[in-house]
Amino acid sequence: MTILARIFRSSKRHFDCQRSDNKQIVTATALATLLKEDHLVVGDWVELSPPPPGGEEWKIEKVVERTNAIFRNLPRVQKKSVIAANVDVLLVVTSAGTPAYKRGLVDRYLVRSEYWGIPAYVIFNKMDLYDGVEFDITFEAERLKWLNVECFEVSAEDGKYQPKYLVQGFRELSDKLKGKTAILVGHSGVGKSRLITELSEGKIQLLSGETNRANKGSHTTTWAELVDGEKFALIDSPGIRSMSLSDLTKEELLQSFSDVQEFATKCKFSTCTHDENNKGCFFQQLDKTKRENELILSRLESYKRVQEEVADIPDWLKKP
Ligand SMILES: Nc1nc2c(ncn2[C@@H]2O[C@H](COP(=O)(O)OP(=O)(O)OP(=O)(O)O)[C@@H](O)[C@H]2O)c(=O)[nH]1
Ligand SMILES: [Mg+2]
Ligand SMILES: [Zn+2]
Repeated sequence: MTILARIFRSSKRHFDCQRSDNKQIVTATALATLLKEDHLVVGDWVELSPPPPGGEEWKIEKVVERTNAIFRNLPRVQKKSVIAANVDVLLVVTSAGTPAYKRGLVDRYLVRSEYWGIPAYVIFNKMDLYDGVEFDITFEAERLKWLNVECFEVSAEDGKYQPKYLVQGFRELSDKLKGKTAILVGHSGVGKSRLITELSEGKIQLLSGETNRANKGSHTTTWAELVDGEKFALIDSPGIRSMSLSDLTKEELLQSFSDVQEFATKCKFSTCTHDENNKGCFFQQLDKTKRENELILSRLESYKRVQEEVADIPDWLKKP
């Protein structure tokens, strides 16, 4: 007889799994065949066989087929590294303090969200520090609305913080996550771990790093971990500096930028590269002082940035 469980933490050989029958955490090892290839990751559902009489070691017998997998692309070592599985929502966490808000990274995660088939929410965190100088949250929110992406204005340092610029805040976020598994992603220091503590109403204490220079990275998250928030399951993940998209084909990229693609049909030439000297380019003719046009151009800029990256797919990434 086996018991269904979910992997909460994983190391090379040992896995902390939560039994679905009694919610207890047990440590298990896995059959060697399961450790090959796409090794077991946080979020995987597994079937466990209990320890033999007198023993303590549970064994993972089988992995339930994943509904999806979150991965990082590691071009330098030519590998994809799976971080987590079976995720319902991608929480793209950004900061209104330090580190600075990076629109480019948000857009990259939105491309991934589309590619993985997992909806994304954008979280504007550290809003207690927002001064309106570094970026304009209202503009960013309009831009996200245009992309059909929900966003939330919060402060992980203060659960009572009320949104001032956006409609949705902490309470709405917490409601939306009910019954779901969410993974928090974003730069190091944006407050992913702190946000999990706050969302769990303090029941889960994760170590947070200091963002000041002297202590930089002292409690930075180094591996993905799933925590039981009772109402929702949350996966903390290590901060990343950039999100490589070099495994995408041009067609896949275009799917994520269908808005840009649609506007591009208005350019005079189908070969238009939308640069300043392109004659009859729809984008170049736009009145840049208009808010909506500013928005369109910001999408073009994002598109152009990632487009260069996906031009040549290396052999190791080509689909069979
Ligand atoms: N003022 C303020 N500080 C915050 C807020 N959220 C997090 N912090 C602080 O920012 C620092 C970094 O927070 P973490 O939760 O460790 O950030 P992280 O995203 O988990 O970072 P990595 O684990 O390195 O990826 C900590 O000192 C937090 O206390 C916030 O809303 N407002
Ligand atoms: Mg962390
Ligand atoms: Zn053009």
